[in-house]
Amino acid sequence: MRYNAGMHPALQATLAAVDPEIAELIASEERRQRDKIRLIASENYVSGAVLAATGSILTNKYSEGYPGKRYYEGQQYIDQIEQICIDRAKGLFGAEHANVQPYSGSPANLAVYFAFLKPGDTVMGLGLPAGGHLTHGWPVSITGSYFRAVQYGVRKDTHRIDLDEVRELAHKEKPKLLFAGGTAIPRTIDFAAFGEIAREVGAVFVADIAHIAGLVAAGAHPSPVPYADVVSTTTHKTLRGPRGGMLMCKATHQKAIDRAVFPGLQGGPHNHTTAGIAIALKEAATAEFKTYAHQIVANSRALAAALVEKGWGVITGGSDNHLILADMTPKNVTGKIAAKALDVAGMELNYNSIPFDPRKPFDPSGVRLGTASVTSRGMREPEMKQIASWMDQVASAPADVGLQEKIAGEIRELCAKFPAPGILI
Ligand code: DSN
Repeated sequence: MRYNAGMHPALQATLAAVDPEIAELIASEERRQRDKIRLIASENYVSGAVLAATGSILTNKYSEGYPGKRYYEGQQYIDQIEQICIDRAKGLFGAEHANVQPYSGSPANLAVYFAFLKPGDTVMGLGLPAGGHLTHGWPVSITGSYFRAVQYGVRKDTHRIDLDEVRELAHKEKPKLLFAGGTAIPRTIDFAAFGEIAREVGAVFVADIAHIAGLVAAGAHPSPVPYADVVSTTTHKTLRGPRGGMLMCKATHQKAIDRAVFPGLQGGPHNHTTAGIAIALKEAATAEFKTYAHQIVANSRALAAALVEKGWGVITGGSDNHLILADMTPKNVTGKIAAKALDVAGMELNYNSIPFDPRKPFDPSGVRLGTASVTSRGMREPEMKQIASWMDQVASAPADVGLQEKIAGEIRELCAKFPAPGILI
């Protein structure tokens, strides 16, 4: 019998006895996460301690409200857990206030709209095809249909955000909310400049650091906290916590943000998640995590450079953070075909639109990858070179199933030398 690090053996046995089908699927997923090189830029491996908290009895408790002001009794321990989590978030990021209840990034962002905007008000964010997030005003999102959304992009020649364009658009459109951040931005975000633009036009400035929160916490990416009215983040990407969200803000916005999250948008917080976030924040405050976050960036730079050497169309020519976006056109393959072949070969990433992509989002030209998970396993620059070599072999012959199987075997051998946090099998 194999035991998940986050689950007491007796509970593991109970799960297997009550629902062997689900137990076996969880075990299979655990083996998959153990045996593959996981390069999805928004994923990671949480520690055994975080797993233990998220699988704990805290899931049994309802706690609508905030520490000291709840609508249900029995909050003696939950209040302490949430307060510790809040204090750790404030301490780690240097924020004046933290709300740790958002269920994830999209609800966190929606709460910001509810705190500051009325339907029809103007929001400005980076367009999805340029690397933004759905909740920054993209039309198919509630944020693009209930609000008046104006989207900025990236320059055609550099694929980087043009702050002159952002400034000009902001002055013309006068947004009430200005978002910086996104899901496919491989370069440093100039939060100070965004903050200045927001101030010029009287907008609330929201820095969405979902992807880079771990890097920001460790000083591997400049922090938006001094410049942003609100900092929105998920907790499970580079920050390496459980699936969840947080909002940090200036003290002047505390009431508006807290009211918007509860009772505005959500019911009871997920206490097991709050405990997991608290643990992840404690881990992120250590010297080891600082080293880890800087290694994520070093690995991303090394992987990007190796892919450039192999002729991949790396967008912006490299990476400053954990994320690489690559146009597969120079390799004569689409993003989707490459992603599916790489998955069979043991390397998991996602197909992704690139800026000004002539292809459709469901069958785009690019792939997106990140180095947070492989760095959590202790892999470094030499492994990045090896991964780039495997990736290029597969992308150059995406129909060669024999090659994919051979590489998948080699990857299992490499992964065995770099155990993943939280996976003890
Ligand atoms: N789904 C997340 C990502 O992959 O970037 C963003 O919401």
